[in-house]
Amino acid sequence: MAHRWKNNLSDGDVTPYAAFLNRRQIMAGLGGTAGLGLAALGGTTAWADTARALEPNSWDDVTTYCNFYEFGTGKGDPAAYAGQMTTKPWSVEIDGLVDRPGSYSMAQILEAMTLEERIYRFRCVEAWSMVVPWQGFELADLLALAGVQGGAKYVAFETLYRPSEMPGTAYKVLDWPYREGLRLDEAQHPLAIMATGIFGKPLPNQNGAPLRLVVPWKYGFKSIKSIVRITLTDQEPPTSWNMANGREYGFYSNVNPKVDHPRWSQATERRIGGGLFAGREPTLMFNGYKDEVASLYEGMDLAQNF
Ligand SMILES: Nc1nc2c(c(=O)[nH]1)N[C@H]1C(S)=C(S)[C@@H](COP(=O)(O)O)O[C@H]1N2
Ligand SMILES: [Mo]
Repeated sequence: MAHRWKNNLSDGDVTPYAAFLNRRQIMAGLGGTAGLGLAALGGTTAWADTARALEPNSWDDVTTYCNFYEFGTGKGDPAAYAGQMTTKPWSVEIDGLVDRPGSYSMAQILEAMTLEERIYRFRCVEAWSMVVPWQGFELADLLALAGVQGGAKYVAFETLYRPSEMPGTAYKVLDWPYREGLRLDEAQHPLAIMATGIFGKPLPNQNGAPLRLVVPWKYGFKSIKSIVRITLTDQEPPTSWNMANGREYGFYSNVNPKVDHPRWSQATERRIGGGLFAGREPTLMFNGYKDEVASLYEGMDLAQNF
């Protein structure tokens, strides 16, 4: 499928473009099933955000400090309990306002998508952040596979709900299944990706295997994990955190240092893995992706539409 992302490549980028293209072919050929090590690919990552010098967090930070309430509300619960989630076979139901509704198997999806690697800043609404090297493809390409119809305005997502494998769902902290949503133009933005891996390896269950959303300019809870259903609709869909507490969690949830969460400031953040004495860093508008996404919200009052 067409690759539409153009940002980030700069003069300082040391990976020659030809090598990068070649690498994409390697990744596409593997179909994301093998645990391809970054070292095997050689060179640096073309998608590394050189302009912002994003230094990735460690594998341990990303896989042991997680949020996945289906396995418990503690940051260590997903790593401890998500292993029991069955992720093979897996399929995603794509329905609603699409030309080709139906059940798409993971194999079918991987076959049709071109995997690439990107390093994105990731920030939780609780004001911690990480930088993660993701593998995946653009959400827009998956939506195109199903064929978005003219009347569609929003995309709704649902996580697997399987209580026998998800101890956290015994508690009604959220109304299961976990639900999220995006406006269609947000969903079709090239920065919105579906991730299948991190650090060149398949996604660990605690990070949302086998397929999770990553929306780097929004708070982490929008990046819904272990997706089983995607619905195109003409109505703003209900979302889990908004249903749980609409005063604290809005539909948009764009990272915005000027709009505080009612119970804490969103102006600064703490980098996970930065050490006990690492200071807080100022939070950037749209998590640092302002140039890329601000136009989506032109004319909107972002304090109103938080
Ligand atoms: N299904 C599901 N998806 C989810 C969550 C969850 O509890 N359930 N937590 C969200 C929140 S609050 C964050 S910050 C990110 C964390 O992703 P990570 O654990 O891979 O860093 O996942 C998001 N996706
Ligand atoms: Mo979060």
